[in-house]
Amino acid sequence: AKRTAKKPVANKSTANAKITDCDPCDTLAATFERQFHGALCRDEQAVNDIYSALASTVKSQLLPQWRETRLKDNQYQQKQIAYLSLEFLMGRTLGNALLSLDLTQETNDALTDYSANLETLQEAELDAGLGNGGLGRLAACFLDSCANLDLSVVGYGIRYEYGMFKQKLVDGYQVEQPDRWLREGNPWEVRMANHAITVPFFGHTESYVDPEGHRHYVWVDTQDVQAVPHDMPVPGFKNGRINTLRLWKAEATDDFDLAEFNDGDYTEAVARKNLAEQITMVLYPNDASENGKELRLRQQYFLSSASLQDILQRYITVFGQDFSRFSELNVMQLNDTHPSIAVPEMMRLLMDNYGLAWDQAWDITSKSVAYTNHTLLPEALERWPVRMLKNMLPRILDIIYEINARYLEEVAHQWPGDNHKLASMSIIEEGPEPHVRMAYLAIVASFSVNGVAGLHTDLLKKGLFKDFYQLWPQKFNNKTNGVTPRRWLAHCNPRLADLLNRRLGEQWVTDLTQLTALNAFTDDKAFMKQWQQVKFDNKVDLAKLVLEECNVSFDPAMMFDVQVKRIHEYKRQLLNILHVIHLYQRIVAGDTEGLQPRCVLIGGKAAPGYAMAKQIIKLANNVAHMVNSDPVVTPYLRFAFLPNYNVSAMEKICPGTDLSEQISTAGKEASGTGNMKFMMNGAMTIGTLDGANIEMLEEVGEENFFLFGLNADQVSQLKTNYNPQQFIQQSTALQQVLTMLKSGHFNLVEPGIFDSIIHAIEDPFDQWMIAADFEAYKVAQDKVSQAYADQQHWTQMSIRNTAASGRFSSDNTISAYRDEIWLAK
Ligand code: B1N
Repeated sequence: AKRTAKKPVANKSTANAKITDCDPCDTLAATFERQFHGALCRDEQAVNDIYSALASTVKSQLLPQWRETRLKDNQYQQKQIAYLSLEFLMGRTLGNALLSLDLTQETNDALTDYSANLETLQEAELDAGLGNGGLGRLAACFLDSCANLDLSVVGYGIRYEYGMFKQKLVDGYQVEQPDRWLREGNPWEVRMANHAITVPFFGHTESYVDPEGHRHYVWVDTQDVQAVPHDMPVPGFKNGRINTLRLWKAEATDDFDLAEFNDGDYTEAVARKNLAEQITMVLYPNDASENGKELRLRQQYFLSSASLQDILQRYITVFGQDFSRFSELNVMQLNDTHPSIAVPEMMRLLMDNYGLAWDQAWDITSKSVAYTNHTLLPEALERWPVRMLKNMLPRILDIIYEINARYLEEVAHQWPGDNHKLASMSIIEEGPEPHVRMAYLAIVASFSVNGVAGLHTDLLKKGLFKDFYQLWPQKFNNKTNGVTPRRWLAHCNPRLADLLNRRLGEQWVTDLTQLTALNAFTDDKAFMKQWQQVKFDNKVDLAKLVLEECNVSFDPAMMFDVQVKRIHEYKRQLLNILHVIHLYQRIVAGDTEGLQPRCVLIGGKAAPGYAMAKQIIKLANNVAHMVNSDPVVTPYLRFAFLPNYNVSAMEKICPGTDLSEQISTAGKEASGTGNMKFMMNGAMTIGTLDGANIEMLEEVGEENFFLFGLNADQVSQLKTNYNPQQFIQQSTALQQVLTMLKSGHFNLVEPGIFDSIIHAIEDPFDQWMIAADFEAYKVAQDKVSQAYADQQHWTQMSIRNTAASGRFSSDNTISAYRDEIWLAK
């Protein structure tokens, strides 16, 4: 909704004494007025313009602290951490910046004479959607916690012109639209053209022998691309530190253009410019599955090379080319294997650019690189064709071969005469089309390999990386994920934050374990009433969103049952939909005894090439249509699919949720992080023994968690002779649901469209075991209904969930990275 601003009135009385190294009359209000009038020269303006002026104002307020942090860190007073990631799902910046810099009140004051309030302005900001899902959002939460813990950490990523696509629904089907998030400029970024870096591609390797008989290698005839840093601020919570997220933009090099121009090939030169700039054009929209495209490898090398060169240059500024202290003062943490090409790149830079011998270079590299694994799913394990590397990164391939040859000697020593081990553990996967196994490359070169939840790390050690665990047990460790309580409680749930502040003080924001004190209030009637009121008001807000986005009316008096996450078969949105159909059948049949009225919400994006995931979205929409248009049903059940689920949507969803659905097939969800956001905001969880659910259950106790289903061992046991029919025969409810699905009840005018889904459930090769877990899920959902009927008890359980969520603050996770991997501070 566009609003116009009234003529603003200058207010010089709100002088900000905190910004001492600025012109003293640069109050937030004064700067804002100047930005709005002077810079934009408009009086009557839309919300977007007021937002831009406000964002520029807040940025200018944080510049002095940002510069100070950088100057201090450039002196290398503490260990320098680089977090390398192809994804940073930052969401919006304004609200979080105001919270961290403690400027919310001052901003509200400055806005009194404008027609748009702060909330409206925050809504005008586009999400920085530079990630797919959990992995990218984890990187964003980690940066927040690093700044909060006063750690010197730089996030290195890619400044995609197009972030995660926008999801629209047309006839219930997902349609993707490009996300040009930089359309109106990005007021938060600072372009650092003077720190640009050159990244080589293609060409070939030559070698020569120096007078002392040492062989040297040079990578020549390369096609170079410029990497230009665009820095985003990452403010710590009221602690004066402002870290940096450095996002690289690809640009054509000037001399490259010139050379072509001199050849008289002007148009070719311009076309090549496009080729270079394509590298940072778009985020690959696949979550937990591979992106085996050449352009993706170019992105990975571009990020890795630019970041490492940047890190080395900063080191050299202080220590010169004496690299003896490098590994003691630096860690590069790899967010999955996506930036693992950094391993051979580090070797190349140290050897070819700085003249180190192999052993020295390897010592430094292998003592400064650490690797985090985020998935066991085979389809997400990266492998790059040798042929592709040979063409694009010839020098890098040489180095990978050499790393492999030396490492395989160690394997041969550990397992003498075992050729099978050599082949199965080799970084190179042989075959008609040989591939480089990026996870193996990362493990071989890293001093630390971690999984993201207890079960996940155990499965890595027992399964996927078993041989490596045997070879180097000391490398392996667990770091259970976490989420930042600033964004995921203080910012997104101001009502609950207020209540907590009044009862516990404000310390919980930086020490979430203090929430355990809430357990003392589970019999405090007045407190419980306030707790219920907060949840109710948040549900009113969420209902508004659902009405606007889905045109479905959610009643805050009903239970809000929510599953939001990427659409993937292993996450089993289908199981949830089947249960909705079951409830629908019960209601239509008049069997409403003991049923709790509920509103079910599902949201999430499907990878554009993932046909089954897209069918699941269509099924959800068709079922929703039948449910919501039957007046017999709606008093008991309403169902909506929320389009374009993203970070900002979650900020409204998790505060208003009663029941959180975490129902993946056990052993498949590495950790999950949405589960933690819901728990913090007082939702109950219905979930399987998977990922971090297990640790959540451990913290809150079984009596405050709706557990169901096969565990990971049972799933892998059953896999060998799974017979879905056996489970279908044992569940009348599932039989009825399948019968109705097959009858075409939900697709009368679209015959056959759900056949593939029905087949998948009845397929003995259904890895996700929907049929096997259905009955247990239904029983658990019945218990949820019973429990919700006792509002008093439900409220106690809700409080206990928030109280037990302290362990899942990313501050806690990052403290463990700091103490056990980075050995910093
Ligand atoms: O990483 C999250 C975990 O909480 C989730 O359980 C896990 O599924 C997620 C290739 C991935 N694993 N792998 C990816 C993303 C993009 C891509 O191109 C793989 N995402 C996860 C944080 O640990």
